[in-house]
Amino acid sequence: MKKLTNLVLITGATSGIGKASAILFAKKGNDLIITGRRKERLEKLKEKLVSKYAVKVKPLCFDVRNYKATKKAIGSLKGKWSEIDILLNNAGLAKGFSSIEEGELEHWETMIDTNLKGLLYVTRLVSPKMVKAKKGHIINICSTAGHGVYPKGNVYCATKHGVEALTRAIRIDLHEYNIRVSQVSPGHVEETEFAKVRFDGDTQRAKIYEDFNPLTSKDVAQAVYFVASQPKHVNIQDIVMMGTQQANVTIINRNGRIYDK
Ligand code: NDP
Ligand code: 8X3
Repeated sequence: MKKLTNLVLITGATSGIGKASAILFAKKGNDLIITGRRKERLEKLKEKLVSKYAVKVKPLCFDVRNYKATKKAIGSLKGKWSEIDILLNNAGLAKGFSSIEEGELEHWETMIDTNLKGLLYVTRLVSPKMVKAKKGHIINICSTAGHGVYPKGNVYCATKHGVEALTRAIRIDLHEYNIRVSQVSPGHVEETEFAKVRFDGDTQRAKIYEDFNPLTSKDVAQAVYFVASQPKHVNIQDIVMMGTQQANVTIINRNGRIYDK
């Protein structure tokens, strides 16, 4: 098989930031492994990227919370498909919005299992080949919730603070193998299913972007691509980014979507 071009594995490519990143990396000529639990969406995205950008795309359907399934999926990558240049650890979610004394254990476990353990499982399975090759780039999608906390954000914020600690710790472990470890930390991002997932499909509660302009998934994809496309001696450690109407994790100018006008 012909050499793959700067192979990027993206977790959570079926929607939002992961999908927007897949589209941008494909547009720039990168070959891709796209992952997520929704097989149909992966197949549809593959079709689109292959026909529009003439790149090679392999869909892998698995749940990052399940180590056995994750190991099987990553283990199925043979030859050039196993030589991943960039790992984008994006799969993640928030579940619920409750003060700690009312939090649902199932929500907490889902967030911890996905945002932390899932990221760790994928990294554990992909990084050995990068170490052997003495090259690679791991980019984690953190959040402003990994830098600050907000009311009722408790466990989601804790998982993202964990991602922030892991980005720094993994960089210490891997820098001597020339592996770059970076993260992108966005504030609110629309064109995603984040709010819908957080509020269990309650579309009314999920309307959290109507009175201000947040970032879009494409804005975040641009930042991810910027991180990934620096010269090899440059490692962007973190990009913290928010929409202009958002000042920090709690302060947002909700006086209307001024940039839509
Ligand atoms: P989306 O809900 O649109 O995308 C989440 C992606 O993660 C989906 O592709 C989903 O795929 C995948 N995913 C979720 N759980 C699992 C799982 N158990 N196994 C495999 N894949 C999984 O939301 P976003 O694009 O917003 O979220 C992407 C990342 O960005 C997350 O880490 C989130 O925390 C972070 N983030 C989001 C912000 C926002 O405001 N939207 C702001 C800051 C950070 P599938 O369901 O098919 O498995
Ligand atoms: C998503 C942004 O502020 O909803 O990470 O936690 S926030």
